[in-house]
Amino acid sequence: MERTIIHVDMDAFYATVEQRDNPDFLGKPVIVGANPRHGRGRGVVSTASYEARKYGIHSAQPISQAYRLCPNGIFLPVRGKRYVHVSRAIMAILREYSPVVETVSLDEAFLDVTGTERLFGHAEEIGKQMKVRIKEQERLTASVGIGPNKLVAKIASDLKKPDGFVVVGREEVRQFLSPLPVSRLWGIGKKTEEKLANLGITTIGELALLSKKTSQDCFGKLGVVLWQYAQGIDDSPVISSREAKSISNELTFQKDVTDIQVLRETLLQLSEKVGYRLRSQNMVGRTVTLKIRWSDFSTYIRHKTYPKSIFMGDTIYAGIFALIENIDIHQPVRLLGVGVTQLSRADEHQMELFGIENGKSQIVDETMDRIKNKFGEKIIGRGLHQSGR
Ligand code: TTP
Ligand code: MG
Repeated sequence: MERTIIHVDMDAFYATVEQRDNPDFLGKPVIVGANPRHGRGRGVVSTASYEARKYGIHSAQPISQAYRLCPNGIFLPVRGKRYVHVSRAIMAILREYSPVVETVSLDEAFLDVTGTERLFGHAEEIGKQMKVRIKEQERLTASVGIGPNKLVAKIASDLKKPDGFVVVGREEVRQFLSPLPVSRLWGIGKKTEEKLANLGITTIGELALLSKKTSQDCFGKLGVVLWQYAQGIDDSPVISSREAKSISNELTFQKDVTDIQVLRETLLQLSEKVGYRLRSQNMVGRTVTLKIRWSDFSTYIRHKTYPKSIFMGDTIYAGIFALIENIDIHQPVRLLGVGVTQLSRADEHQMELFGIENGKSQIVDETMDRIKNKFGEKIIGRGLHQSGR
């Protein structure tokens, strides 16, 4: 079926919220991520305003490096609760335009507007209206991409940031994707990018010229997916976040892994991502799920149910950790997955705890300490990773 998908992504989200709340910061380099409790040297940049990006500052960069690049920048702590609040207001605006809104993170959502055209006018008009509403009501700018599927809509929204608006018609998909670097596609990390470069492939157009079989021979199952993406094919549905039954994240290793330390670190990262996505969607869960796919493709799934609702990456990881401890790693691991089920909406009390700086419960801290004691500071010392990706 022909679909029309809109992707919305707020511009420099945490930083623009700070600029809006403190007009003195408007037009200046604002860097969010400084942790006043830890002094200047520790932690990473959550995000930087577009003014700060001119200095080479970006998300996930050590904050110490950002200080060196822009000593006169405005360095601010993360105000998690504030962004959750603003995010809710933005998502409420989006829900006025379609019942099918999938929130991917605090500042990002997909809308399936197939069939709503008759009510609202064309998708293009909907996209424009949404931008205006967000600007007028929240005084923030969003970048919007429109396409026949999620992949194309997402790439489109990112292309003309900030304040971008890119519409890709059904007939224009190939032409649109062709000149873009392969790294724009989902599933292409640094390693795959390098492998493709060795084959002389740097653009999506070049990748699209590979036969499906060659792509599969080079990259296995991933090759088939990449081949489809390169053709602009993506059938994944927009799943209304209100109907989500589980929130999960999984990772297939480039090469099968036996090293327990690597497995634990990966599980920690996956747990943090799942925790972040839960919080972004104002959800809590009760059961954690560990999924392991072995090198022979057999799959192993184990669950652990908590007496209380959970939503922090550390707590999720504590459950996953207990599960993996009891598993005999008898063959190399191909894929790891972490999920949370038995979901419900977070209540106000739980929302209080979403405040990222001040919200760690005692249990979480104790768990972190136990893990740190057992495996050293490094495994968990990066702090709460706030990216949903
Ligand atoms: P993004 O949408 O990736 O980034 P952004 O909104 O700051 O900038 P833009 O979309 O214009 O490129 O992420 C949304 C928010 O998530 C971001 O404002 C801060 C947070 N975040 C982190 O805390 N750590 C990260 O590594 C990333 C990528 C984002
Ligand atoms: Mg954004």
